[in-house]
Amino acid sequence: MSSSRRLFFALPLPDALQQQVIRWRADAFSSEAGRPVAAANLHLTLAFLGEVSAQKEQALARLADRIAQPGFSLRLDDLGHWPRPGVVWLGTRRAPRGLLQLAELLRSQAARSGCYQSPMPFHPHITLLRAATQPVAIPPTTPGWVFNAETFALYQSVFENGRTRYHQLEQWPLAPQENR
Ligand code: 2AM
Repeated sequence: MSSSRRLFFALPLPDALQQQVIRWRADAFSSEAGRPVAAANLHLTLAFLGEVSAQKEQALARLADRIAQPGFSLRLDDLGHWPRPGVVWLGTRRAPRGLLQLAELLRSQAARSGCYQSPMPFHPHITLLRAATQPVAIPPTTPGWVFNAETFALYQSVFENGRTRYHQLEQWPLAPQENR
């Protein structure tokens, strides 16, 4: 049996924000628009790692131990639909510098450790619906919640009993926010 696991680094959503998002989502999109992501699975990916050996996982986690980035706030005020992967997402019109720096750091550590990184620019987003391959009516505005990112985490993606679940393996604090 292979000991590799499918992993990614992401920002977890606080429980209260998860609940706000799913309540709003139920009204904002028709049930035909796509398959809603479970509340506990809502996250913002920072770096996708793919299938990673136990040894590489340890190396990446120990590199993450040394990250001393400040936390940051982002306003969730953008919505979009990517028909090809069939994703409807919630994002931000102005990604804070702290978010871009954290993602860049994790993505460059991943690349140096041999994890393929997409050449596509990083577009921070929280996937709301999957299998959204038909045109979707996107609401013109979002509630504009502010998401205070205070931690980042390593997740394993597990497919069991016909559904995908994300297990948080390890979590790291971000330093207190600057300019608050
Ligand atoms: P998505 O939400 O836009 O589908 C776990 O699968 C997380 O990693 C998801 O947030 C997913 O993004 C992202 N992901 C999956 N495959 C990826 C890939 N090949 N490149 C970049 N991100 C990926």
